[in-house]
Amino acid sequence: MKLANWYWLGSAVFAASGFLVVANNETEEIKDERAKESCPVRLESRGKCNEEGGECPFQVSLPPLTIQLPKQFKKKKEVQNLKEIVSHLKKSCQDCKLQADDNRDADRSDQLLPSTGVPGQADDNRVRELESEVNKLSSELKSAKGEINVLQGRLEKLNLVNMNNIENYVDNKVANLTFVVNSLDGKCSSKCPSQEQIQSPLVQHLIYKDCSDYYAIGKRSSEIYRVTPDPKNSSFDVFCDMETMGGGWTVLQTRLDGSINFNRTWQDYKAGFGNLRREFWLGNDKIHLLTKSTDMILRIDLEDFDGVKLYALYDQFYVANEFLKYRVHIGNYNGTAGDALHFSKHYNHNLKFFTTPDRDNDRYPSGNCGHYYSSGWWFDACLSANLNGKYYHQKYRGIRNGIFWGTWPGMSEGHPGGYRSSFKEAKMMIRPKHFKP
Ligand SMILES: [Ca+2]
Repeated sequence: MKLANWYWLGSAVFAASGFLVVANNETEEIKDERAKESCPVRLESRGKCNEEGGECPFQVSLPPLTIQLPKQFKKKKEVQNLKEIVSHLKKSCQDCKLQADDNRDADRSDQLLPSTGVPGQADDNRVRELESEVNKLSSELKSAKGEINVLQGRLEKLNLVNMNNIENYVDNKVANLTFVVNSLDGKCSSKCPSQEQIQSPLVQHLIYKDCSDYYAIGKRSSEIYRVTPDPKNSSFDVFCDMETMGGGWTVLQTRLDGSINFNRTWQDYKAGFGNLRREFWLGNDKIHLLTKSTDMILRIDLEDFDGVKLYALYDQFYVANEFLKYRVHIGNYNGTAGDALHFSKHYNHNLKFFTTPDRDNDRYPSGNCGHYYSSGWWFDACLSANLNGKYYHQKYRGIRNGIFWGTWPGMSEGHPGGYRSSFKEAKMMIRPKHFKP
């Protein structure tokens, strides 16, 4: 008998005997209840079996059969369930993927990005693209920040430059007008009908910035004149020295007789005090305006009680505004009295702030030089020159708080009995650097 036939036969018997599958905790058994009474395997001749075909002359009787299945077999149902879940998930995943593809297609149509054809790779590429875009934008932002800073700096510079330019422009225009009007004034004959108008007080105020402008139109007497150094500010009176060294000098300060007290407050020194024909301080605001509008030189004249007269000339003199504490800029020295304003490294009045007994801007940390020396001045810590000191009519003793010029002959030497020299006269005056007498 062939093996295939045996197999077919066995299957048929299994089916006929109605196997029952019973599950317990440990094993699964397949039992045939009726098989308990059956005999061992028998092979019998059965003529009745399939008589028509004549192919089944024997019948096989099998003994009772018990098959032990491994305990993992009970998972069959769970496996089935898992299979179902997996197939469900597969379907969901496919739906999901379709949806994602749809979205990606939509994105692509918006941004016109090339497709790689592989979904995972496409995502990676997209992320890389976004990353590089973010990096690019970030670096662009950084450089934009830098540019903004640079532009801001330039804007601040331009603002300053523009303010200075505008001031200079206005000053130049006024200077040109002054020149034109002055030359017209010179050409005008007595018949000139507009002469009266040109000489009106308003025009005069716009024209004469300092005493040199009066000198330029032929004024030769040392007198009080009205000047307008800065058209934006009001005019004021000054005393003009039209005799000393070619004339044209605007006088800032004079000491003659001690009639005026120079131990004064910040406010007094700011506004000016005294008598323009005798002793006075012109005023720090006015000195600022005069020295701001034109490049000025400074001349100092001194005379002691022995009748010695000497002078000091500085080729630049400028006093800043009140906000900058009237800081003084003093140029190079020339003259006979000695360079007391730049006396030494430790006593130098150049670039010092103004100090008064009630306003300490000096470089002396332990006190106020203005208070100690009874005056307002551009103190260092404290002085090698002070033309605003107390007026002594003769030699004096004690604190050196008189009018002082450190380079004066014999000034710094000791005197018998500790006496100190003073000055009979002192004068400070300015004139434009390019003035031609
Ligand atoms: Ca001080």
